[in-house]
Amino acid sequence: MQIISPDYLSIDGEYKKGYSVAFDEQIRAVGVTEDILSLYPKSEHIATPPHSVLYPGFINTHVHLEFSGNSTTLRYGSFMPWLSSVIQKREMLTSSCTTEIISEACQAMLQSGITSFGAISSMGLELDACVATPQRVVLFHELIGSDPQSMQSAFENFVQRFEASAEYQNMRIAPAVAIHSPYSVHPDILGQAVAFAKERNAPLSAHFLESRAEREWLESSTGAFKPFFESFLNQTKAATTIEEFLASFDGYPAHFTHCVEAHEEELRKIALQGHTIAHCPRSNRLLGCGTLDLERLGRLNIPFSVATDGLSSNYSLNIFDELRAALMMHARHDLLSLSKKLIRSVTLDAAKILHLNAGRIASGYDADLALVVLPQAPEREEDIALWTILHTQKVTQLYIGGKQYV
Ligand code: MCF
Ligand code: FE
Repeated sequence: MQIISPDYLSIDGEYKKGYSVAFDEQIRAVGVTEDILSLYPKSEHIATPPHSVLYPGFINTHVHLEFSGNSTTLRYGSFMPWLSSVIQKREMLTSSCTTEIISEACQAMLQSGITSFGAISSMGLELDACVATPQRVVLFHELIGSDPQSMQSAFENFVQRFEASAEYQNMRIAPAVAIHSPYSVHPDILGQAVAFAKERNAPLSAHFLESRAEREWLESSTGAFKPFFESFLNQTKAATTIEEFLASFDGYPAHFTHCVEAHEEELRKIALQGHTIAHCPRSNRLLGCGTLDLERLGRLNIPFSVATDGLSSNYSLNIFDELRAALMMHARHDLLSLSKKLIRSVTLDAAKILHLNAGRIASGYDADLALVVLPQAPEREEDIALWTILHTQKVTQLYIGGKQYV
């Protein structure tokens, strides 16, 4: 048993002073330091630096590791040119993306305090790096296929990748299902994929309403997607509608990435069905997609997680870089309460989204812990979340399943 006694302990949105945590692979007890020390007198005591705050390990619900080789290859600024550059450079980017490059990306996340992540996998290239990394990985096997002729084989290939990774379940890897998007997945296999996720009780995600072009295409088969679909896929009409796509997820909660272009009615449906949203502020900015309306999400009580997306639409996988971007982007929100909400989004809410027994410092949860150090002792508890976001580049200590990795 180990005991850690930080200056502050983050418990369900509050910061407790004079508290300790006893843990082995799971958290066994949380409480006032004297009580915890007398409960486990023979345990090893972990020293912490001054002004330390202990958080549950941070969770990145949405990242594309297979694109970790990108820094300047893809075209940023607006969605369609970006998508065209992905189509054009995909083969080159993914074939040169080695296990070493992907492992570096996992390391960068680890250093920033990420103890679990959801990786969107289109080919299974990241499997070796995910087996080697200490983090918990929810591996979202991506399904793409809008062409009726080849979609059944795309589905079979997806099932194969899913089953292959299910064998690594005892190595902290959990298989999950990712639908690429409403414009790239035919409604017939979409139904099959949702049923498959439900049957396996696997986390389910989809990119949804990311750009104006996507919305226009789905609503009226017009706009910037039209020439793209005509030239690449010989397709003149959208295969599904926004409503039909969303209805396919009824009865099984899904994690929708982006939703920047979602209107009130779609968000109401998302709320009603218990779905959640991945918010990737830097990706949205870099692909010219605008800003998610977090106020509306709050009013409708839709849980969201802040996530990095991949290096295909970002310049770092550091979760604190992402939180800082979110803090600056949502300039109308009260700064201190937004800071707390953002931290909750990458701990408690993110853990629920990925079906993890983590994201909280409470007994019975996995001992995934991240220690950050503030620049000085806070005079007011209410500043701690903000200071954590502003001043953390790397965590000072990090535990996954009770083992120390930083
Ligand atoms: O989330 C961003 C932007 N939206 C859509 N897709 C991706 C993102 N980053 C990477 N992608 C991948 C996606 O998973 O790019 C491919 C898919 O494999 C685009 S479809 C040819
Ligand atoms: Fe994405």
